[in-house]
Amino acid sequence: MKTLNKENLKSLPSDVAVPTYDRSAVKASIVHVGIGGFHRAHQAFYADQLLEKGVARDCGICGVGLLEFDRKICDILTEQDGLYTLMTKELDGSVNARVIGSMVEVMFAPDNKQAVIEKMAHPETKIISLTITEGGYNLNEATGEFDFENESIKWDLAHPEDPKTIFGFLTQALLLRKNKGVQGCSIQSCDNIQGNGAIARQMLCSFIGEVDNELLEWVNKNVTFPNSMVDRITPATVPADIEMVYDKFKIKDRWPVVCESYIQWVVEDDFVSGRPAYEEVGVQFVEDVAPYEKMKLQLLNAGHSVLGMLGARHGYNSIDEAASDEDFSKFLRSYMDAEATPVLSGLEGMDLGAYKDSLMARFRNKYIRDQISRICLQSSAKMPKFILPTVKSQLEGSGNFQRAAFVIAAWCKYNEGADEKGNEYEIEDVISEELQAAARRTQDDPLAFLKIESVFGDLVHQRTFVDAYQSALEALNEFKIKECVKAINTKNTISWEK
Ligand code: CS2
Repeated sequence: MKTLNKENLKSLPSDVAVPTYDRSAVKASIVHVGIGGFHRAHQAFYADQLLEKGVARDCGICGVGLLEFDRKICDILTEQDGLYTLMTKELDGSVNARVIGSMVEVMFAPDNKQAVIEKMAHPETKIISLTITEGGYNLNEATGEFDFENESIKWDLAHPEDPKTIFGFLTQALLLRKNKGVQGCSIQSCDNIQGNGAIARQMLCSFIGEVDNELLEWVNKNVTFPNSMVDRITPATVPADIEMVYDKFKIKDRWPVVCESYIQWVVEDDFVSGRPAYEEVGVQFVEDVAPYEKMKLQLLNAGHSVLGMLGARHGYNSIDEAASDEDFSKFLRSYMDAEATPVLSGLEGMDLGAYKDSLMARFRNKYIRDQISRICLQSSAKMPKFILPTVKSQLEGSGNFQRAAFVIAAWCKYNEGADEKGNEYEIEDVISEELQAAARRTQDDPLAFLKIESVFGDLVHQRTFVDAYQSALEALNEFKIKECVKAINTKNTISWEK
């Protein structure tokens, strides 16, 4: 049995692929913040492929954990010399294992603030990429602007040399680059947000504008924020995955990653100081990423949220269970076809039918066992990006949002903290208290949940949506979710007689 580290790399069992390139010669031109499963299954995988193919030697990654929460992953990856096993699962259940070698440095920011700032400002760093979650951009959905009321942001404004948030770190790093005459760099968001680069720019520039106008001018001239659409379903690692790596591949890896074999990255080619030749390993570079982002967010991510909320209420634990349930899958397909697809645009030439079929197959992959709990966490940041844009467009168009309204009502019920069989679960959300309190208040005020402005903006004033939402909530209060879904599937509407 081998502990995973650089010494043992050459003596691992032969059914596990390992980096054959010289890791000690790899330069890290990318500093990546947020080294959870998704980054390690996606960008780090692409960089590893480039290194393995010998296309580049400078596309190594310095992985940074920004939050106290990241201490464990940073400790483990440091102990394992940045190495981890990626287990890719096909639709037929076959598994490919590869040790990924592209993360050549690991840093835990809370204990090494200055070192992280200097690394980001280093002339060899060309790209600072981010997976900081949808909520990490500090956007207030009600105002569409940067949220200066956030306590950590207030701290960073008052203590610029001792940052806690990504905005404080980036500001210090860019200031150092400017003061030292180092060239600009690209800040590349890899989160599931429409116009993720543009949002990263808008949020960071709002913060910088508050502290240093000269720096803001420098950033406008020297930093680019390419937009991109990222895709690979990566469930949270569970103890059974660690055991599997141990039993099947005889590797002691404390934090492997499991993902599907499907992978996609569509990127806007706007890198001010150059970029790795990712196109050599299948990344698509396009002029306008927006249509791809919309398609993915409004169909895949929204699809996850639909199955997640319906499945959670019913008492399913994984997405494949919910997607294999005929009633739920019919509901989802109709949501995609009748509500989301009509408001997508700019996708001429794209076979959306085939894309939706492939999504349904991916959701049903029972070997992935993606957790419903993972999908439902932080929904206050996800719903405004995945479901509400469809509702907003439908409100301006033909008004087909019955199923979306039902999903929002199911989310309200989800915040009661137990499924309809009475099994309790945790609500993991930065505003969980507010969500739960509002869900409780619906007994007296049916619209209490919809009144959460930071999530729904002014949706509560949209009469037609409110009617659909209220019918959905009444139905969910009265009947089991399967009965409601069956009724919607046949009648195509939420309104029914009690
Ligand atoms: C999921 C995503 O977080 C979510 O709700 O929809 O993590 C999804 O699995 C990825 O975006 C797939 O590319």
